[in-house]
Amino acid sequence: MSAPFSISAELVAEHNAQLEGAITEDYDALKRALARRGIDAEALAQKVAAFGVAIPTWGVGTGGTRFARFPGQGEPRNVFEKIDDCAVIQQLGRATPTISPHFPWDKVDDYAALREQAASHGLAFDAVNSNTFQDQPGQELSYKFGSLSHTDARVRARAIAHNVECIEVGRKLGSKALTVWIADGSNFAGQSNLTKALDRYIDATREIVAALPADWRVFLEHKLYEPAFYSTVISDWGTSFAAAQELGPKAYCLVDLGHHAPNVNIEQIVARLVRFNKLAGFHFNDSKYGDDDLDSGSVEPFRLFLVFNELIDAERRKAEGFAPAYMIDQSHNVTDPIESLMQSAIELQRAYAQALIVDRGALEAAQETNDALGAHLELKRAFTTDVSPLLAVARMRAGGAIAPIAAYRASGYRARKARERPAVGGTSSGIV
Ligand code: RM4
Ligand code: MN
Ligand code: MN
Repeated sequence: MSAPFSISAELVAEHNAQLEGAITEDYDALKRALARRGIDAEALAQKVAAFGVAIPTWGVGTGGTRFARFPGQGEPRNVFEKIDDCAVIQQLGRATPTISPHFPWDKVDDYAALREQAASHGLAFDAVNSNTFQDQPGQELSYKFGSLSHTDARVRARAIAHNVECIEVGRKLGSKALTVWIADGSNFAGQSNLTKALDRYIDATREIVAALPADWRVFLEHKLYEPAFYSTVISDWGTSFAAAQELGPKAYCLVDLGHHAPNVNIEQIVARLVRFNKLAGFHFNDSKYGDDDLDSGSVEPFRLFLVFNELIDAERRKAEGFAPAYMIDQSHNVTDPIESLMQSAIELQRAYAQALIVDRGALEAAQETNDALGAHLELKRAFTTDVSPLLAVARMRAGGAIAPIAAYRASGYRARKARERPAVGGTSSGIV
């Protein structure tokens, strides 16, 4: 069998050669504009180049809704092919050097081989995600009525064992964190004892924490609703925070941007979690109504910027223990996932760069003197600055493509994969 198609460095170089003149002109203009504001564009470009966000393995396959999934052409059929797609995202975009795997979806016999394959593309593994929200074929103890908080101790033990197994796999992959999201909850008032369910969750998770290696962390992910629609056990950041407090210094709270009540002030939640040294990091995505898992920055870029504004604030004042993990968690139902993920990483870099150019001194002065509009305009000045040329130049210097989606389309990657990866099975519903 011939080696799978990959995009050549020459193609990227040719693509860049066509665009380099124009982008350099735009970058030089931006550089001058930033210099007038006392901002060193070169230093900013270096920070942007060092920014990295993990790609979720489940994100490179076409997603779906509970109604249907419309598979794309040449989808990855296993985790090795998923890694090939992650490699393309990193090759062209240069903002996604890590992969966040999901088990048992990504289960293989040989994890050394998986790690090696990723490393051959210059990729490493970030947090491993456990899955106790669906049953596997032949599973006797069902998760239908919960996992870590299940009323039946045997089901809880199974869910604990799965998480411990994820830690073991993660160790083999070089990961340092386990993300635990449970679908546990109830659909009817009275169905579940709200207090006992949380007690069972905390007790079960304590056993997972006990299995963590010394340099590992566990990320608790809350979610307001879905698939449970009346209550969820870890419903909000308050519950997550309280659980993390009880679980001790290895437990942190993960913020998935789509998992909050409508209109909630997510950036303030981020600030609070930083304040109490319990911010694990993020599952980035965007949403209009709920856990929509839309592309990062596609609906509310200002909110994304405000989240990064809090992160830069924390970084600058050297907040204790501040080391957030950045991961994308999206479902690509109508786009080519590779394109969506490249663009999403750019949107995250954009928010990061814009937050970095906020004039912190001026902002603080306005805040201290209660100049409400003045403070707001400091943020707006940064947010309305078009940093695109700087992002493109940082990408180009790192060996990526000036316009990743255009280069990707020109490469014919997806059409080649459609031939190399004939579809397996029929259509299905479900998130992946
Ligand atoms: C959940 C949650 C988890 C993700 C699954 C696929 O809503 O966001 O992080 O692993 O979806
Ligand atoms: Mn998530
Ligand atoms: Mn979600």
